[in-house]
Amino acid sequence: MSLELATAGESHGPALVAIVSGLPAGLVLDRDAIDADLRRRQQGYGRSPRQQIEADEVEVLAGLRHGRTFGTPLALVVRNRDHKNWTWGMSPWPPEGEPEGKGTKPVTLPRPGHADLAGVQKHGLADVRDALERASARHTAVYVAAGGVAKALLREIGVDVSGEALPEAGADPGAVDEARQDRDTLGGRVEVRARGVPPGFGSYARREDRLDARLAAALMGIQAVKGVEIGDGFALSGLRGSAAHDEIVRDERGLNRETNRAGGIEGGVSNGEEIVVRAAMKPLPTLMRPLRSVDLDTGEAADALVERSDVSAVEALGVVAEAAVAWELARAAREKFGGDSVGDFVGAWRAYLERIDWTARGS
Ligand code: EPS
Repeated sequence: MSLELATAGESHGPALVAIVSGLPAGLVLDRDAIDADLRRRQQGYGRSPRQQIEADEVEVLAGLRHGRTFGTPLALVVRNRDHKNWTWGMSPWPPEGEPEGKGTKPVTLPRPGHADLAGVQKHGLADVRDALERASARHTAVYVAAGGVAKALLREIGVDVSGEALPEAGADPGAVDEARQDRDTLGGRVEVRARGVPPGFGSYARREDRLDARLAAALMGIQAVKGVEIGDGFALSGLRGSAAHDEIVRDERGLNRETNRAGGIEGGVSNGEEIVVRAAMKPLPTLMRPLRSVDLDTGEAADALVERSDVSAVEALGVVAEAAVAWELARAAREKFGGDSVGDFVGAWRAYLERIDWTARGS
């Protein structure tokens, strides 16, 4: 039994959609909690005026009755309010009437750092918009909605996931204001922590099952992320082995560690300590003072496309990374505990904890 997620949607199309399958029956979802995460994702200092147009809310089209899952595919929708300004330009069917609104002229000036150029080359596109619409980080909204479902499942087994921007660069309002004045952008780093994950999520047997590899892929799959570390990550490479590992001790909690340099994962398997992961985001590539590019129509040197843009979205990344980690942990939990109803799932978790004699820190 595993969780699966399929998504569709463009930045200025009618909506973003997600289909979540592999949930047990009887999971209670809280619409307000999911909407609160969607709102958190939209906040943060340095976002673009687009965030004043959007007011993200989750809609459910299937798989839920009176707030409880059926154990069948769950269909989620987050609408793009900005689509009303793009009804001709982003019409799914050949548009009728005269061109009006946004997106009516082809984009031919690829932005360095975006998927623009590689996207048109890969798919043989004439209009960069046909690549950038799906590549846009707008898409992260529906991942946050799916992450809200994952967090509800994890809560049933006492796992709590939270993510936030580290207080540097793109999360500092002063630095964001300076960058905005210079018509530039900022990146930054985020940290996600998961408490209550028992030992034994993931596997050392195959590299694709390793929990650290899965979390790294989940985070690297988010737009603008260029680096991921687990625990003390890159800093560990500069230490001696004697200073880099977490010694095993026995205390009232059973087998335990006094340090957590491994970030809660050893050999690709959770070890019962807090899971700690960080992701580094590059500065956003849509610049008000554009970088050099080439016009794909004329072949002449030209400045890249200038569009409204975030100066920084690091705080949003904290929320998106939280959702990505929650999703991957929920997937690992489904693989480990299975069950067609929430009761089966929780029962298997209880029996496992009894067998390994492990209690989460702080519980
Ligand atoms: C994005 C470009 C901007 C951001 C967008 C991500 O969109 P627009 O081109 O409409 O101004 O605002 O992020 C969101 C819309 C969002 O909700 O996070 C990009 O190119 O990745």
